[in-house]
Amino acid sequence: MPDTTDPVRLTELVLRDGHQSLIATRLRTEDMLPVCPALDAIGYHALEVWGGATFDACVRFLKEDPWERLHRLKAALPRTPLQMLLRGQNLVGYRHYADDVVEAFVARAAAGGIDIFRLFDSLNDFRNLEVPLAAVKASGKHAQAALCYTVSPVHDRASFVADAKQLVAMGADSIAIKDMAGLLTPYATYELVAALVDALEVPVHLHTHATSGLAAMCHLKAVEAGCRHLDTCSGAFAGGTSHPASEALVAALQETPQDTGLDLAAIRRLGDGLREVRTKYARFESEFTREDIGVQLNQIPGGMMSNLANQLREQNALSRIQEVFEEIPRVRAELGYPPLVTPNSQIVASQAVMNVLSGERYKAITNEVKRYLLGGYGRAPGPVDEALRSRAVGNQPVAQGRPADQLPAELPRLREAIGDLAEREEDLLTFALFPDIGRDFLAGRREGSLVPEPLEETGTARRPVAEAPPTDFVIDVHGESYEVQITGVGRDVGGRRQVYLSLDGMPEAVVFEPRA
Ligand code: 3PY
Ligand code: ZN
Repeated sequence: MPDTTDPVRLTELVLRDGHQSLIATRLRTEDMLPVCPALDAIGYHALEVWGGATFDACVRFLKEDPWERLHRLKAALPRTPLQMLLRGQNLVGYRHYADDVVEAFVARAAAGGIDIFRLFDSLNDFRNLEVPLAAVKASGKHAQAALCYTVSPVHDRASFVADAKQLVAMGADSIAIKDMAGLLTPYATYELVAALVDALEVPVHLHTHATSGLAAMCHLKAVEAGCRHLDTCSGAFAGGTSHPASEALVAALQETPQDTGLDLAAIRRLGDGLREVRTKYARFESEFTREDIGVQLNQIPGGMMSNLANQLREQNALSRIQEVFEEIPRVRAELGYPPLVTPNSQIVASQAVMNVLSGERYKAITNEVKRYLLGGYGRAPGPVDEALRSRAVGNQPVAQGRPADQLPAELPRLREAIGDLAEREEDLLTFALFPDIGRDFLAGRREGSLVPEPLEETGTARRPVAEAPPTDFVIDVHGESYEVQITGVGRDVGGRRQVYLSLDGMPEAVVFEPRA
């Protein structure tokens, strides 16, 4: 019998990064809740369920209260620790928020059910993690600090090890290698993990994306190098720009000393249910979420690629995407090699698009690039192009300190501005993070006029709820009654459509063929 006393522990990502990576973060709470009992029974180390882009997507597209989602998930997942991805001082938004907003956000997220906060700063400027990390510790929760992995002339194994040591000295309870683009190769993984495991007293987690097709090999090499915490995703939402499948990893390690001890058949059943759910979101599938070794050449993460494709399509310029792909590494080098992760990925991509479409590099310079060059996001990893800096911001002084030191407290002013539309502290935070869409959301909720973005692009689903046929009813079949809710209508395929129902809370799909 193999010794299985040194198991690998899995963090399951399907309710956050999995759908964020493959269906533009559109998975609705109503489709999460039915699988929660099965997810909670598996015995994962943690379930990542919140943060990243999910907060924005809830408010902007799904018209769901993200706090309500957290509370419902916590109730449905009582056994497994819940994890969120927190973008450091940017929280779950795209700019630095004042310290009072950061502290209040972390406190409410902890009270709402987050047990493990995975924190990162997009520049690996850890001054930006001081306040969020202290807030996590003050809430008594686990602070996992992530290194944004990238490849550049100014990043190497020694720099990542030094960064990790700094994070542990700041109080991090564990360290994650966050390879958001899928840039790791198996042997680079081995070297980095071995160095981190050797240098640190705290657990080392590996988070990587399957974008290039190398991630499962990286996982295995990480295990060989001593990593015992891997992030995986249910097979229903695995592969491509998402993550290696949980099922495959469990099978790979069975009957070895690193056996996860998880029930493969149960994980597979779970995936089968989620596969059915995924078909409902066909509209959000993208050709840019497939596996592509190109990321090893251009370093562009999958999420960034699909956003770029949408942006260019809207401007009727999709045919120029290859030029933009080639421009991105140039802009990134000029900005001192920021890792391409939120918000840097958006900052670099928008400037690259402008450089290509305007026909002249830096003919116009975005405000975000100017703010970046003025030190508004923190310290760039490498030297920035000084000619570009003076072209963009002249001789304005470059801030040297922690960016949030320049930000006065925001909550008192916001509290006054939102008035009684904020019924709870959480509402105030929604408004603080996204003032425009947050206010619209809170006002819509008060009026009962919130309409989720439709699952199909055209047609009746766009009608406001007030005009739409009722979608909640009770049916009686042979004396048994069922509560039915229509949760979505799929695309027209040859005159037939899938209609998605919730039948006493369980997701069902039926094919609907309108009569001629
Ligand atoms: C996010 O910030 O949403 C990410 O997933 C970064 O990789
Ligand atoms: Zn990720």
